[in-house]
This record gives sequence, structure tokens and C-alpha cells, in this order.
Amino acid sequence: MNANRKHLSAMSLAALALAASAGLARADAIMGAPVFAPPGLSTATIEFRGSSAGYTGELYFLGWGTEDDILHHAENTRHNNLGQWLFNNHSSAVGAQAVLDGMFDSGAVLHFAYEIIHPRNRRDLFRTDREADANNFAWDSATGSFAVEDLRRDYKHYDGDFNDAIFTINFQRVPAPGSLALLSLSGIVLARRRKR
Ligand SMILES: [Ca+2]
Ligand SMILES: [Ca+2]
Repeated sequence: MNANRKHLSAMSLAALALAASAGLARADAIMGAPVFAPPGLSTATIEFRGSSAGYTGELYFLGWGTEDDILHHAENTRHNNLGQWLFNNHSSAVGAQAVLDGMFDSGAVLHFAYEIIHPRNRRDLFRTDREADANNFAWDSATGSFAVEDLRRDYKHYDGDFNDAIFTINFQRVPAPGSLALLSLSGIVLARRRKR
């Protein structure tokens, strides 16, 4: 019991510390956690929620697949092979939304890139499909909060505040063709019954 309590309080302290440093609404954002699509087929929207960062960066949707591989690439909108351009942390309006390019199977992992474009001497690119970069992203599957840290951990000024660009990803379930067919079938059966 005591051991359990200690374990729990240590866990919640760690979660609170992460939440405090991230400025996130909830305490369960996890660094490096893959952005999984929910059960069933879904589409997704992403909203820009704000930024507290000196560097200017841009978020892209690379596409989706497994944790390590992109099997379906989002359409390139900027001719840089980074897929769908979404937001700039300094020029996009807070509350701006975009629909992610694609429909996602149950358990698909969505991949993103964050490119530092200013200052020039700090140009960098973080990708969720690259193991070395995964911990620059934090994902909270309960709230949809998706946060970016724009400094590498080994950089002397690393702050780990995870508020350099903050987004919310919302999934919308697409009705399965099977359930639609069932619905229309039951409609036909009902119609037939009414005719009798
Ligand atoms: Ca910051
Ligand atoms: Ca930071």
C-alpha cells in the first residue's frame, strides 16, 4: 500500500511537472508518444493553439503508417517533400484549423514534421518518424493536445517547455460502409414490413 502510494505520487509529480513546464491543460501529455488514430476509420482536424518561442517554425503533416514508417504520404503542398503545410507558429492565427490529408485506419500512426526556419543559424527539422526527434513532440491522447519543443535536448539552452508550438488534433469517426449497408438493409426490411 505504502509502496503503491509512493509510486503513484512519484508518477503524478512527474506528470504535473511536465504539465507545468508544457503549459498544457491536462497532465498526461507524453513525450515521444505516437499519435495513434482511434478505432474505426477516421478523419482528423488540427487546430493551432498558440506559441511561446523565439524561433519561427512551421508544422507539416507528413502522412501516416506505422510508428517508424510512413506508408501513406500526405500531398506535398510546398514542394519540399514534407507533405501538407499546416501552420507557422508566429504568423498563423490562434484558433486556425486545417483538415489533415487522408483517412486513417484504426491504430494508424500520424506523422508530423516541425521545421525551424528562423533564425537561419538555428535552422533545423524535427520529424516524428525519426527516433532522435520523437522526444521533441508531446502527445496527449485524452485531450488531443500536441506540443512541440523546438530545441534539441543536447543543446545548452534546451528548456523543454513544450510550448514552442501547441496544437489540438481531433479525430472524427467515418461511418463504416458495413454499418451504412446494415442501416439501409434494416430500412428495406422495415419498409417491406410496413407494406404487409
Ligand atoms: Ca518556449
Ligand atoms: Ca522550448
